[in-house]
Amino acid sequence: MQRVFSGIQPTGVPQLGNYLGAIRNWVRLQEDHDCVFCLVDMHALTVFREPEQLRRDNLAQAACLIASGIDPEKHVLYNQSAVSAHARLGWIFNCVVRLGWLNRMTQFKEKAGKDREQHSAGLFVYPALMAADIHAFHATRVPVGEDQKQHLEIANDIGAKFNHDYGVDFFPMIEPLIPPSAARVMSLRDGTKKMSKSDPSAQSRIELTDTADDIALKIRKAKSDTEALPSEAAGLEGRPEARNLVTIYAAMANQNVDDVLARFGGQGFGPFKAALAEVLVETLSPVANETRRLLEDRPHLESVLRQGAARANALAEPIVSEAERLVGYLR
Ligand code: AQP
Repeated sequence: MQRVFSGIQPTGVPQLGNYLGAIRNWVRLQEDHDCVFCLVDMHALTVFREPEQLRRDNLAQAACLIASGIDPEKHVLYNQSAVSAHARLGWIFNCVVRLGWLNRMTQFKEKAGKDREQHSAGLFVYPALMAADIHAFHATRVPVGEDQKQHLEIANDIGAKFNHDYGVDFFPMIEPLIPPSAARVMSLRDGTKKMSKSDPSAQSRIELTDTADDIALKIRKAKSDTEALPSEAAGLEGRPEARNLVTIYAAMANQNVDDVLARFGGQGFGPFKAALAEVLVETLSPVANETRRLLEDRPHLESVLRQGAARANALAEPIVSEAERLVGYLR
């Protein structure tokens, strides 16, 4: 069975983009893959977090994943910092990756903006740690949103350079698994910007713990435009907000964009937004209710993560120990 590695940052409550671009796909992959699900709290540290907030976000993230259908009994669910293999292989990869490669990463440019001198070194070398997360498990499949494709390319470059430098065939090639629909969900306030947990505006995203009322309000207030919806996909050209809302509807209803437009084309945003809110509430409300229930028992969630960390450690330790032997560490 192919091993899948999936990571998500505990930087807040998962949002709709995380759900459609990642989590929903992870749930399906459990059926025929051996899955490792990781709350990447070391990545979350690349931007300062209040310690108690980081702990809370880790637990909220774990609860959302379990509520969405991730099975911590059959697969591995844990937080990254509890397994030292990530940090150890991450350091080796910092020494393999080239600065020129990191300089080309668009996510760093987007996150750092103009004042890059003020950002942590961790944010810059994030792709090397992400490569280590995956290669520490010899995972060959990584389900990600389209925005993470460049990070997987660099993970393959790092693995290949390690193999070349040390004359081995140790790290396998990784294949991104990008969901065909709604690969990139955009902000509800700006259709050209991706939806993000850390966007300062809570109105820009649907969170997996939002109530039905929250969802309805956010969709009602979502940015749109003044024209009616077109009757075919070509008519969405140059209308980023309309495209985003239609794409979200299609993904949630498991339809393609043309089917959605065949039904709503020619109508204004009023009735369409009401239908969109309905389809979102139908799927997300049970997840939100179950998340709230799980969060009431913090010791249980902590114990699930501890057990997951022990299993993750057993998988990664032999691989990372071998990488350490290959580079010449004395033991
Ligand atoms: N808007 C999105 N559309 C599609 N997929 C998305 N993902 C995130 N946002 C979207 C996918 O979710 C997975 C986990 O992401 P992450 O939390 O590790 O990091 P991220 O991509 O940086 O997500 P956020 O919400 O934007 O977090 P912050 O605000 O902390 O930076 C990834 O597979 C990602 O593709």
